[in-house]
Amino acid sequence: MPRKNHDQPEMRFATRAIHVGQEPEPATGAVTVPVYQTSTFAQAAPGVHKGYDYSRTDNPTRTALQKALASLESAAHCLAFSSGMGAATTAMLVFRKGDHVVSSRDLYGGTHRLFRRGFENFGITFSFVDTSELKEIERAMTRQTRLVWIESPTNPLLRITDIRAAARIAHSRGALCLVDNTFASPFFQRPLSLGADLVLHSTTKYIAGHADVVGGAICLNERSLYERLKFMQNAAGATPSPFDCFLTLRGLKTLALRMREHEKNATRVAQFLKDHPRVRRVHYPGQPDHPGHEIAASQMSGFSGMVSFEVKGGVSEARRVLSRFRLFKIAESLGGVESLVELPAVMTHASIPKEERKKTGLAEGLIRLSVGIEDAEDLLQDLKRALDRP
Ligand code: P1T
Repeated sequence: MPRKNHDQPEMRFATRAIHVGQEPEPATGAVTVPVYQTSTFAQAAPGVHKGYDYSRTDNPTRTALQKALASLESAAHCLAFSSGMGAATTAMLVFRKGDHVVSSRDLYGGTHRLFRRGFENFGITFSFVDTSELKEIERAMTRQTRLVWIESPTNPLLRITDIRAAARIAHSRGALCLVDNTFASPFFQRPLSLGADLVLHSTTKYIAGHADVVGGAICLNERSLYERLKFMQNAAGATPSPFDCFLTLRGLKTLALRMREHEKNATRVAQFLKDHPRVRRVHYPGQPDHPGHEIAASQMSGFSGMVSFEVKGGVSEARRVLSRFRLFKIAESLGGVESLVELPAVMTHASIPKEERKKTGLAEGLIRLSVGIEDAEDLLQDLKRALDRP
């Protein structure tokens, strides 16, 4: 059943996460948004319906999720997808042959693969640059550039791009600016308010938060671009199931609580690593000597829960460290309540050719941590066990 647009700007973030789009269901008063597990909707007469005709096109559980996410990103519109990659694929479908995209070089491996092995086949061209260096963005722009695609913080090196400046560069050349906001979550960063045109999420991560559902989203303000993307959402069909929307909404309700804990724990983990004699390098934008710290502090309200680091001894030592964790589980993905550890060069970023990983500065032995919300003392103990030689 269509819900009223309860856009209540006076409500704060944590309240909106629990209430926007999620008013009691009018027919029964159910406090929790029901799982409208139906593929289709009965029509009073051909073309006469209550706003829903087929669940690929729209479904009330998805509508609730989209309203909640739009509110959290301070966006007018949101579209939900079956995965972050489904969102990325659909975003790219509004571009055409001959268009050029400038993208962060340090980028989730799956996004890089989609661009290089997918959209390049259709005549869209890509330049991968270090977007934390604004001059590199400027230099890469051509008359065909239609999009600047940024991750900030990046996956997995936690590099920071000045989103305001990058959006200005994109706009001055008539291009759009998209920010993949997966690592920050809307709790810590809202790119539309910094001038970006589109925000993309793998909702699989912090937004759903419990490692039990895969999903994606795009949030934006501009009406005509929204209409084009909504058309493509339905045309391409990478839409989430009602149950996946329900799980994502359930996770979303505690986003504010969880993000504060992720950040608190990550801050302690980063400091512990920095002080450890076996650690060569730590990447965490919350540390004052991180090269992007000042910009991060100016555009984020916190530094989130991802930390990556290199140990002395390279990849073989990194593998040994991974084998000694007990609490941190070796797994791809991030942003759930449980702590995870992985080797990007072998796992999440293995699809990026080795020479390109090298250009990015992604060491073969880089270890990426998704710091969960367990008790910080237990996490530090686990890190100590993994790093200290027996
Ligand atoms: O996995 P999926 O929901 O399709 O989202 C893709 C995606 C998009 N953007 C970023 C920044 C991501 O990190 C991801 C997925 N990343 C992992 C699975 C990972 O472990 O890094």
